[in-house]
Amino acid sequence: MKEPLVSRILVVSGLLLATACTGASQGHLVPADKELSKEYFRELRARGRRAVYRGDELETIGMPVGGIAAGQLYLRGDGTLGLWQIFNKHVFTGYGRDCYRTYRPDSPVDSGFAVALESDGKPMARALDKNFGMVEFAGEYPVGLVRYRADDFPIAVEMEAFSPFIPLNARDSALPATLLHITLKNTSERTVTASVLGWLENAVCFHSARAIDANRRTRILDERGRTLIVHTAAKAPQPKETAAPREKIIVADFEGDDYGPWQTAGEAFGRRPARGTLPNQQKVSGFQGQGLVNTFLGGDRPHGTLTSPRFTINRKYINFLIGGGNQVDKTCINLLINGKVVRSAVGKNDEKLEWHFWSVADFAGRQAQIQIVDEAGGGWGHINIDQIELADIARSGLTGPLEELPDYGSMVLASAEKGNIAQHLRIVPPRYSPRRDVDYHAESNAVYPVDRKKAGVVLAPLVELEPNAARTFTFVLSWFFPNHQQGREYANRFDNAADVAHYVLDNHERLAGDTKKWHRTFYEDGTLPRWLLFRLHSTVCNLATGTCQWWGNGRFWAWEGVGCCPGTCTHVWNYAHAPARLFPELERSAREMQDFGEGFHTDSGLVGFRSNHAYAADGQCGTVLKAYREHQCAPDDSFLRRMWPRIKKTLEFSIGQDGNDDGLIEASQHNTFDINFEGPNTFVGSLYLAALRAGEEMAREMGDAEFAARCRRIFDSGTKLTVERLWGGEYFIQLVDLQKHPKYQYGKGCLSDQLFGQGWAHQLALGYIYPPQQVEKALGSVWKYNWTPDVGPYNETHKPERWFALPGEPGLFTCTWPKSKYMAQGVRYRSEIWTGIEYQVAGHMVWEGMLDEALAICHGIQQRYHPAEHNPFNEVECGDHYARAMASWGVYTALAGFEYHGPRGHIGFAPRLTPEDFRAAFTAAQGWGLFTQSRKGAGQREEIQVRWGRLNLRTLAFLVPQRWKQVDVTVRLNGKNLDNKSTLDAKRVNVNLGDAITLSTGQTLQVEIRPQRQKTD
Ligand SMILES: [Ca+2]
Ligand SMILES: [Ca+2]
Ligand SMILES: [Ca+2]
Repeated sequence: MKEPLVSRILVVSGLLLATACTGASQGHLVPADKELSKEYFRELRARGRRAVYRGDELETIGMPVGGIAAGQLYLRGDGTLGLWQIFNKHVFTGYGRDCYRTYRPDSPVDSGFAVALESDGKPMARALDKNFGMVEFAGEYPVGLVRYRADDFPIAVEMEAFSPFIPLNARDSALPATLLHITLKNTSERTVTASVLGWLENAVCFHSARAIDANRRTRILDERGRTLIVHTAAKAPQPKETAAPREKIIVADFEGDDYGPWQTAGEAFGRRPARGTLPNQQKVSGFQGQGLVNTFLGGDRPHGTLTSPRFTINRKYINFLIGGGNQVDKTCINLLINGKVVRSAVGKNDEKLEWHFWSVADFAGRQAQIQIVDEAGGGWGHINIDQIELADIARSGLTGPLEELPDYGSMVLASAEKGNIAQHLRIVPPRYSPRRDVDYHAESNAVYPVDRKKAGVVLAPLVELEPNAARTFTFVLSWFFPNHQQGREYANRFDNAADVAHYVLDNHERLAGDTKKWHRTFYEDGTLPRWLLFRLHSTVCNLATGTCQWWGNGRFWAWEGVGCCPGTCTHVWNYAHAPARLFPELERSAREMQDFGEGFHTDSGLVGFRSNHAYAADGQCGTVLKAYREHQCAPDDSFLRRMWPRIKKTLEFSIGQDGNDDGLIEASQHNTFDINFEGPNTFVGSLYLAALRAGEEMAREMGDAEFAARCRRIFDSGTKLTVERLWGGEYFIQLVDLQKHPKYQYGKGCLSDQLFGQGWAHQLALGYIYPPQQVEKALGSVWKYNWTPDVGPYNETHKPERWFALPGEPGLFTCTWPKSKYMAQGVRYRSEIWTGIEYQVAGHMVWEGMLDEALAICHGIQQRYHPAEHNPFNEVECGDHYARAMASWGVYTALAGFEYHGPRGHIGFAPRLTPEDFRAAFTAAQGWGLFTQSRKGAGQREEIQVRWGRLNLRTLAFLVPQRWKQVDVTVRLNGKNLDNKSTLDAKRVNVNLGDAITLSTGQTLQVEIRPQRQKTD
């Protein structure tokens, strides 16, 4: 049914503004009826089981299994390790279809595990990978799980892989290490002698290996009953030079009008060397003279090769300048001997050319050719080369000592038990590893040139397994690369990778036990649908990716997505609730050291939104909300006391933008859509009102009654005026003069984020900032007009700037115009789908009781990120593992109706799904556990069980059925009744214990709520 809409013209501040929602929604390409069946919604609510993926679905999976902010290591679907971005280099993967594509994460470092066994006295082995036989992935972040079995193999295997992950214990969750539990089970009818063998390539100096003169070293050590493969690197001993270096020989300087005797193929090289920067290219620098090879000829598209004539290698090195794309085999320079590539180098996705060298002493006297290759067409699909020379002295873009290179450090693979590989060398990897360029060995001390690929091999003890018997072997993979520009927090605690491995094994029981206890509490013991738990927790893995850093000085810092854009961006992190609830210490450090530290302008109260001088209206208001959340997630008020003067100033800056204390911000509002909104709107406006409420609460706690009253006054005015001026009949609109601001506005459009601040207000137990009926109506409109089961029809007409959902897939559009003409120059990213906004909206819907809609939106994300198409652990936006996606935790807290105020000792729950039988994990300031609510017979029973740490409590709140008019409340701890004062206010039972109590691990607080018999009258 279409709502009749009032057409009206408002005159505000002398400007003529058309504000009403006029026109019908006919032709709106989002269907109002989503055609989702009752069965579908029923299935969404079903508890269900752990997801298991097989076959082609394994290809896309890459679950982060390293520690928080310790780099990015993937467990791939088949149990092999991938990505390996642990060497302090940040790789931006692009956006839209560049990162939202179907692919298998690569594995540039060779490592793996195999089952080794003796059969009839013959050693044999089978690698744990997709060729094992039947392989299935059943991982749920943070615990990876892969199972293997095969009809022709007597052993079935289950492998768990994870880095310790213990909410509220950031340090033990931020270890540069992965634990592997490999369980072998004898499925045959005979006794089998078996073990597990592991190998790891030495990848120290991973990026710089070909530009430095160094050795790698591998030791295999038996220490403390464990066997460790320890990989490091060291400066190569300088040979005693007797002869002076010979004169260098220029192979090519590309100064001529043509390529001379060099042969071109394809289009990328043109007829002559380039003269510097080409049209539409970023500035090219670092070359010598006037000319160079530059294949950005008409852009990245052209391909081709440029091949030198043969020459004799008669010096120790070949030096050259290189810049451009960093695509291996595609934008590269190769050294060919007999037509075979023996050395290769790529650029660094930087137009600047830098020196690079190959050590070629091994090839002295041989005939060689150089070939420059451009076989790439997309972004950074070109190569820049200049000044190729034969010389006795190496030239390198890398300066300074080896020990200071970003990728210098150490790596370890440790078996928790000592084995004897020497006796079983016949089963080492060359027999089954796909890698042919790696040399496997078990030498106790091997030193070799840095550009050689060598892997160490370790074997756990051989054990006899009777039929049906099982045995678990434990391994630790650890790394230590401390030379991050800002240092790494983990380097404050460890000296090298062996140190890390020993720490993990010394504390194995606790670290693995607490991690699995969290997994069990969250997934197994909870009652929420398993698919939903999977989805909502999956994004937390972003903490364990290149997106996040934890610096040596204790500051948590993050990109928006891996490698782009910098500065823990306030407006993107406005959405992310997971880190604050799981590791509040990290978010407190971001507030204290960035927002109210380096990024804070003491003169004005401006919070630079990337720790800079720039204002973002949504980020500024969000900083106040985050500060209140961080206070609520703290054990006491010391954070608030320290930060309050700056929090107040931050809010005063926003009040200054409001200008006249009327609660509406009219000034230009830069925001997360990378544009500025002009005039009042409820996107920034709702954040502003919620921030005023948070400011009021904090001011009261700090005894600043005057400021509290001022916040309340502005808030009340803002609420009133918003309803008067911005309510469009079905949803909130923007008051904007489109004559003056024709671009990037939404006017009468339906913005999905129009109630962002209201969702935040619920997260912080701040209540309603707009009338509940309008909030509900507006959220209903967001569902009706912006969520579609198939983005195809809408996106065919209104193409998104970037594709994060493809035709056939469901999603929630950023903004649509159901009641007015589509604004072709409207708010940027208007026709895109962002998971962070979807979770934000879904979480808010849960608070309003719109469960079907919320579950459908989340399930839409689950469908898009099904491993048949996309890595379920990598929700992308501008780059991989986008921070905004961590908004998912807001859905989780909403489903429990969770409210918490650590310093006050207050906790509350109001389960939205199955309140008659509900269980969910919760996290507080210093402890976490399981909350249970059940309704049996006449009463309601609540249990708060602490499973880790401790929990201080003074007040509690729960919801009871509406029909209960008066209640009796009993509180019990350790078998004793506790005194309490309890009140019932509408459906809400407030329990006051008087003095605070402390629950420690293992303790359960029980609350029985019984309705009093109604007097009949
Ligand atoms: Ca030149
Ligand atoms: Ca190209
Ligand atoms: Ca104002």
